[in-house]
Parts: sequence; C-alpha cells; structure tokens
Amino acid sequence: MDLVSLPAVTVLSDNVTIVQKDQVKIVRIIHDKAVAGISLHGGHVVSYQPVDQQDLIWMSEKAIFDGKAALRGGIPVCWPWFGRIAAPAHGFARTSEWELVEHRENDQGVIVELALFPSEETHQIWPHMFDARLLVEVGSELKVTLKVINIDDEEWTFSGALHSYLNVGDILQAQTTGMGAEYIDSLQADKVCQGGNTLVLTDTIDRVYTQPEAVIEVADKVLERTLCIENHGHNSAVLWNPWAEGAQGMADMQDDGYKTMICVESTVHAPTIKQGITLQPGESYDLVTVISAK
Ligand code: TA6
Repeated sequence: MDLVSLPAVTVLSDNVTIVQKDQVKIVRIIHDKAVAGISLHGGHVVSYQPVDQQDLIWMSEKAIFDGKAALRGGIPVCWPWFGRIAAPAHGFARTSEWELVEHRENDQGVIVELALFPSEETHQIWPHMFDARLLVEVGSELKVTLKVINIDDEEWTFSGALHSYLNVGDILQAQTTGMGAEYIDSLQADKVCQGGNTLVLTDTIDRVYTQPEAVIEVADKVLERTLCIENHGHNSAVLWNPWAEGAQGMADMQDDGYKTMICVESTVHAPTIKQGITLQPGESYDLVTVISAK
C-alpha cells in the first residue's frame, strides 16, 4: 500500500506521522529500516515494507476505508473470537477505533502501541471488561503482539487471530512449508485431515493447522524471497485463500486479488464462544506474530 503519498494530519516525530485515507487515520512509520502503516480503525497493520523489499503485507486494491467496514488485507485483529462462532464475524476488535497510546523509536526501528477499551457498544456484543493492547514493532522484521488483559471481576474466555494477509508474486509459484500435517478443513464441514507439510495452492483453501512448526515459510519464486512467519501464544495456524470465485464474491477484493495473497494466521482457534483461552481477573495473554523476509 502506498502510504508515502497520503496527506499528513499530525506529525508526531521524525519517523511517525498520522495520515488520512478516506475516513481512516493511519499511523505511518518512515524509518531507515522500513515503512509501515497501522490503521487506528481496527488496530490494523496495513503495510510493512522493509527497505529494498516489496511490501510483505497484501492490501486489497478495493479495501473500504470508511471507518466502519473491516479492512480487506493487512493484519486484521480478530478478537474476542475467531471466525463465525458469534456475530460479528471475527469479533469487534477489527471494526473498533483504537487509540494511539505511545510511540518510541531508535536506530533499530519504531514501536507503536495502540489500545482498545470497553465501550457501551462492545459491552452489548460481549459483556466483559478488558484492556486490549496492540504492540507493533517495526524494524528489520515486523512483530505484532495482541495483549489482552482481564480487568473484569469475573473470568472470561476468548479466541482470536492475527489474520495476516501476505503479499506474494504469484500464488501458483509460492510454496508454503512448516504448517504441519494435521488440519481441520473448513471446506469439508470441519473434518480433521492429514496432509503434507508442503503446499503449493491451486484452489481455494480454508484450513486450521493444529500442529504448526515454530516457523512457517512461504518461498516466493517470483519476488525471490522467503517470508517467515513465527507465531507465539497460538494453538493453530490458519491458511486461507478465497481463490477466483471467492474473490469475485467479495465487493472489497479485486477479482484477481487472490493471485498475490495468502493468509497465514496466528490463531487461537475454538469451536464455540465458550471455548478458547480463559483469563482470570488480572491475568493477561499475548498472541504474537513475527513476519520477516529472507
Ligand atoms: O481465516 C479464514 C477465514 O475465517 C475464512 O473462513 C474467510 O471467510 C476469511 O477468514 C475472511 O473472513 P472475513 O470475515 O474477513 O470475510
């Protein structure tokens, strides 16, 4: 995504500016190590481009920046649940307004911290008190940490994901490894299947890999690089590509958009809203993804 040409609303430091894209404010980072953007709508990373690289993050050309819709592409924060086990799909974090709390920078990069607090609206959807933070560390790699804290006086349970859309040169020439063999196939009524540990996509995919390795790699022949995805705090890695028909069915994705993206997600998967990770009052949990190219 081209962040550099967007008009500046506020200059926060030499490296950090708030820019505006339609109705959405984006924290723009321009640093010797990388250019990156984080939308306050959704607490959503929209770009991460290390120096001398094409963007590692895919954004839809038709993403809707109206401050209401979830952005198609980037790294949606799916929380406090993953998928369609409740409404809205993937929780409310990705369509909520986050606050910029802090930004710090040095020679190695920039750290931006956003926060999301309960409101009347979130309470109507999910009646719990929480403090959610998104820590985005931009340097020679991108580290995104979703930290959720139970500030309620009762326990609550969540699932979720950092739903990263990765940018590839040509999906037919991108080989994914390290996601493990076992997966729950959303396209086969959640059947548990065994596959290989290497995959080149030729069709739509929507799988929850339950035993991923420490690092998942996407080797991209066209862009001559390998994307490395290292997750922490997850119980699975979701791989998703809607393919041609799926892309055509989405108003916010260009028809050929599926050819240059693959989602490799750091996921806490749960079959129902009552399952997942339970936090007692005062407890916190970190869900992390680290994305780099070699
Ligand atoms: O992570 C995969 C998935 O849950 C798919 O089932 C697919 O629908 C995708 O996310 C996108 O969901 P969205 O609600 O953003 O259209």
